[in-house]
Amino acid sequence: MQATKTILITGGAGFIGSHVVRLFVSKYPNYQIVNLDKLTYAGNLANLKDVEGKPNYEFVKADIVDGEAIQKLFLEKQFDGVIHLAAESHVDRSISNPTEFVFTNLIGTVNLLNAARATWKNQAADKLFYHISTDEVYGSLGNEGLFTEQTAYDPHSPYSASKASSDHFVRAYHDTFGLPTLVSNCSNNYGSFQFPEKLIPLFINNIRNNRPLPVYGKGENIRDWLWVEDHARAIDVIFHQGKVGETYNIGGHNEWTNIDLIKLMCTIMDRKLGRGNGTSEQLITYVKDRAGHDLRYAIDSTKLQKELGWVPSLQFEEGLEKTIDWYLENEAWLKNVTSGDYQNYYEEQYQKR
Ligand code: NAD
Ligand code: TDX
Repeated sequence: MQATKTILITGGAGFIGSHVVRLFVSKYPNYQIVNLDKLTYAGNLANLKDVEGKPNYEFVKADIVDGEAIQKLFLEKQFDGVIHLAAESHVDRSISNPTEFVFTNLIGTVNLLNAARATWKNQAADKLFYHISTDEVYGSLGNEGLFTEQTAYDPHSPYSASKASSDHFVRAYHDTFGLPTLVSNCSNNYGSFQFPEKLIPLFINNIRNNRPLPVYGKGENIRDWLWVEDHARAIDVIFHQGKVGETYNIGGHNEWTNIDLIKLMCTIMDRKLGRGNGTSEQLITYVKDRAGHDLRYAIDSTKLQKELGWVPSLQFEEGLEKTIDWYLENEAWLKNVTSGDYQNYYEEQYQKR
């Protein structure tokens, strides 16, 4: 089949990126999907086993920090659209090593913007550079209110500061150079293929292996959780119907304190593992709080829902059950990503607290 569009997806071997690649490859057989990924500790081609070999899919191993390689690739492929997800994504790692986040999240994004600008020149009208970002750029909420697209940026962690900077650069390239851009800011994702450094897969893995569950501070921080496949669907809708130059917030209207979520996970896991009710909760261990820990995130996604008709498809309890089942059924995947360097990372994180 002759490709009607060539789309670059960066970070496609990561958690959210792999779901976006899978959705686009299967839904749009007439698009050529190019997945560019450096394959850091978080990038894993095993996340895309079912996509490999499809005629409209191609993988390119590259580092977005390497501006020359990126320019060359853009000239060679003449992309019609870019969906940019590649990033360093873990807040705790950004506290240990902020500079890495500046390189990938800021310089990497600017390299992609430069390459798009140089390739598209004055023919950018039907092209699109879509940047995937986070609700963390808005900072922290008190007990009331929601983040809207008008909320002023107020990032607190090196991760969110690097994402906020990259969002500003994307908008600046739109306003200054007329680059056709879009930005979306999403709340916490959960689901299959998430690296077990993030709360939900880490705790599933620890409960299964009877390891302590390190709850930061009092566990009172609040996050708004969205099923990753609903995020991927939102990205599809925004990419195809979003108004160029705009920003869309994506969220689940699904707020949980960490401790309530952890207790729910413990209850579900007790049932699934055939343990007595209350067994896994005994693993809960309160540890030193994360530095600069934002109290509450909550997204108002009215604009996306009203203007583009997207709504989340899955209730959280159902999604969490499905997610726990996936990790229990995919032990080999978990074992593979938690071997080697992971052990050092884990011991270091835990001992620091
Ligand atoms: P992830 O860490 O699972 O995956 C990131 C991917 O980017 C990996 O495959 C990695 O190999 C790749 N990568 C990292 N540095 C690279 C570089 N220099 N060059 C090329 N590739 C590189 O992240 P994720 O959770 O899937 O997040 C994807 C995007 O979505 C990020 O931009 C993140 O900020 C954003 N986001 C994430 C969440 C969430 O809850 N996970 C929520 C909102 C927004
Ligand atoms: O061991 C832990 N103990 C704990 O109490 C971990 C890993 C986390 N937590 C807390 C910190 C947060 O309040 O759980 C909450 C969720 O933590 P993470 O899974 O690390 O996610 P968060 O820091 O909220 O950021 C996530 O959502 C927004 C993603 O990692 C980002 O990439 C995304 O942009």
